[in-house]
Amino acid sequence: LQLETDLHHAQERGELVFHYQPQLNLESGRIHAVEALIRWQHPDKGLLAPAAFLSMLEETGGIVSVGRQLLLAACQQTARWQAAGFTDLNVAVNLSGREFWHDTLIANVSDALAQSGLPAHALQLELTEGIFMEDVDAAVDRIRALKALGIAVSVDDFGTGYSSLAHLKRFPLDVLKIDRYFVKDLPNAPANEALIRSILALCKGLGLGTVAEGIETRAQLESLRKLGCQIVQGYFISRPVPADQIIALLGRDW
Ligand code: G
Ligand code: G
Ligand code: MN
Ligand code: NA
Repeated sequence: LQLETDLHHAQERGELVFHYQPQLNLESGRIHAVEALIRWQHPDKGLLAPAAFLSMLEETGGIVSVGRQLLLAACQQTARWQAAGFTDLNVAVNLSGREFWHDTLIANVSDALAQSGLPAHALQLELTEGIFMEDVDAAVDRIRALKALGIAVSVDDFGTGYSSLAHLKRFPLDVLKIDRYFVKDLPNAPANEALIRSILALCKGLGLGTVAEGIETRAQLESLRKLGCQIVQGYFISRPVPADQIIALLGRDW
């Protein structure tokens, strides 16, 4: 397969990059964080989304080395944004199961922080529930080890997978990301509003922050504001954009 051969060289050629999508804090009106999302700047096919190549990277195990390199790049980039005056900006990076369970995880994260100088608390790693469920006890240990570095850990796509509330209590998490499935029919979707209200109450009780994903319209944003959701992310605020377009978004009046 040609794409697979290309992917083999993509990393060394610097074609695998992060785009960044802002998360807006509705209370402060400031961009609270950016989520780093992998893209492949393919020489012939143009910009490719993860759906076109991420599973290939995972099957070959290439994701571990790509993820390590991109994590460092994201920490360095965020340190530069902080140095440019956006001192409170955080960055969220997604991890696949392969990366989370790899022996080098803690060393990779620790090296990225040391080499970039990014304060640990500014880094958040996003994990999905499916990853935890592979081995709950080992996952708890691993999340503890990550948190011992001073970073934050979030659960991504919450509500779509196993969603075991009992397990959720066991994991020392910082943030829960409400999947866009719950957002897409807002406003005028009483059942989804009830679900979001319950998730927000649950998070408050567990001491977790929340980010609602997939906000595509002003009406959805206003609906989430009314429900008490503090941080929102989605195309309505901005699509994921190349790093050089982020400063303009950070400086904007929201
Ligand atoms: O950017 P997009 O919405 O197309 O991303 C699709 C999926 O790819 C998301 O579920 C996201 O978690 C995953 N993804 C995006 N970037 C990365 C990355 O850098 N590493 C890993 N492991 N997954 C990523
Ligand atoms: O699984 P994860 O949440 O990491 O995936 C994020 C994915 O969601 C990215 O591929 C990103 O491009 C996509 N995304 C971000 N905002 C929106 C949105 O408002 N609507 C839709 N449909 N997708 C979004
Ligand atoms: Mn994510
Ligand atoms: Na998500």
